Amino acid sequence: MGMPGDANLDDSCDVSDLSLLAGSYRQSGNWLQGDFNFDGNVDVSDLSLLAGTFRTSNPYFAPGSGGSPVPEPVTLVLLGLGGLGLVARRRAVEDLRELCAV
Ligand SMILES: [Ca+2]
Ligand SMILES: [Ca+2]
Repeated sequence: MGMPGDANLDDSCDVSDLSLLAGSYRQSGNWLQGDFNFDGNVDVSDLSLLAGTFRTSNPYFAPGSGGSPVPEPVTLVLLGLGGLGLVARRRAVEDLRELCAV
């Protein structure tokens, strides 16, 4: 599998992956739906894994990458989730906020 957070396997973790996770949030799923820890459910644990790699690329496979991923603040994840707008996605935002508050 790809790096944690890369649901669509394009070797980067971005809002597309976040959207896939949000679409299956608090439901059963697989990697392509955001289950990055392989427990069969898409939940806050998977969201945490995505947050850890958000806005980074796989340094081994991303074309043109210098081998150093560029981490972005978790607030960008919050902004991305906030823009998606559906109820399940709001739950993801709430959980991510709780996660970041710890
Ligand atoms: Ca991706
Ligand atoms: Ca999971």
